[in-house]
Amino acid sequence: MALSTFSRRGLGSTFAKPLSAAVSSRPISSDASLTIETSVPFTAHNCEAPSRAVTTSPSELLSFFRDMALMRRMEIAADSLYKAKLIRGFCHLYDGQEAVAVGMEAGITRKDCIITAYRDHCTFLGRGGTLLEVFSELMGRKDGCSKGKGGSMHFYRKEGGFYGGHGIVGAQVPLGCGLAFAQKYSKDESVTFAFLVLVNTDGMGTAEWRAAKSPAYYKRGDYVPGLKVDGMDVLAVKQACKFAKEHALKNGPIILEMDTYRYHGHSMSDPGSTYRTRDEISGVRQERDPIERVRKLLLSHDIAAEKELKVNNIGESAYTGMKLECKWGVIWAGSPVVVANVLLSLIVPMSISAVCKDEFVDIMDIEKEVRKEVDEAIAKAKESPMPDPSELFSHVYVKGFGVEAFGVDRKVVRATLP
Ligand SMILES: Cc1ncc(C[n+]2csc(CCOP(=O)(O)OP(=O)(O)O)c2C)c(N)n1
Repeated sequence: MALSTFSRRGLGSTFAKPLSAAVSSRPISSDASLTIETSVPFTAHNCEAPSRAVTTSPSELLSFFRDMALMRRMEIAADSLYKAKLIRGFCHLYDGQEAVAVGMEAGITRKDCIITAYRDHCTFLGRGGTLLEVFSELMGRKDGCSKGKGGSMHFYRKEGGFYGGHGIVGAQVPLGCGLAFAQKYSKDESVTFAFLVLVNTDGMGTAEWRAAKSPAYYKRGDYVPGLKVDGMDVLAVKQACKFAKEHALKNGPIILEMDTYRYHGHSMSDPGSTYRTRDEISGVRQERDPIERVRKLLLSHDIAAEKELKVNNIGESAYTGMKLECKWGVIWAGSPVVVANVLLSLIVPMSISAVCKDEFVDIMDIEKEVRKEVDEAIAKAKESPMPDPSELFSHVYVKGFGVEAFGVDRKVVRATLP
């Protein structure tokens, strides 16, 4: 995933960076196998539920944490850019639901296809898209993944097996079926994820019980099997997607219902505060937040020190600087750590990459790095030019339509469709 330089395939680059002083002395095998039970059982319909015991590793948990923190930060930044009128039109944010985009990637491969509706920024990032492409697209710039012509709802990355990004509710289902049939005919042992219901306890601008006749979505395929999954638990999502892929290859389609909680309302025009209380939202942040859940796992398994992982629920800085809590009884003051980090970054890079190959996990100040990456991408995206007016009719499905486009004054011809 081009969630920065980080992911299952990008772990090397993350771990090869200089160690923070606070953790460099602790040898942790990043490949060690861990088995962790999902927070709640899966509920199955017309199939056997998968095991709750999920196999993972310290490096995978770290990558989960970082990838989700990056998505959270990206979405919070998009919210600010929208409010500053740098993003126009529609904008549907995903914060709170990051475990789905990240866990799904851990359970499948890029040969498997994903197609989704309009809430697509994080799925795109999960499929290998970059922050620059995200912010450029959102701001209608040339460097966007759809050349600045699609906007928030129309992200696309075919080379990563991501087929959109669709504004029409449900449009991804028939298209996804087409992708799945193509895979079946070519017998390439891959699958398409097109019917993953992300339930966020609310319908569009209203409570779920008012929006759906039966909220047991995993059962609504009737004869089609279904699985209800805690979509706030990245390990549960990983297990479910792995299971769904195996199931689909052997038996056919399956519906996945991911039980999530999105902090933003439906879109930027829905603050999400009229049909739910502040207490409800803050309760979820405390009890179920997907990033916090992984943070707790990292701490309880002695994979990371708290100072390294201080990202709060809304993605704002909670970096404490001077107040560090190190689980291993080593107390550091903020400034010596900063100095030590700077020195280490100058002196150690080469030796560290040798040392941390297997024995050491290199834990950085993740929150700070994520914030920097997002800020840099936004700055770059702002420099990206707007698409040329001649682009207006490129990538349009109908050919030979013979249309001219005018400027706002309706007098000057700005582009002509060939
Ligand atoms: C076919 C169609 N009908 C209506 C709309 C307008 N619309 C956009 S999003 C939406 C509601 C989707 O609600 P839900 O499936 O709960 O998604 P969420 O709010 O979680 O994004 C509607 C009615 C549309 N885009 N497409």
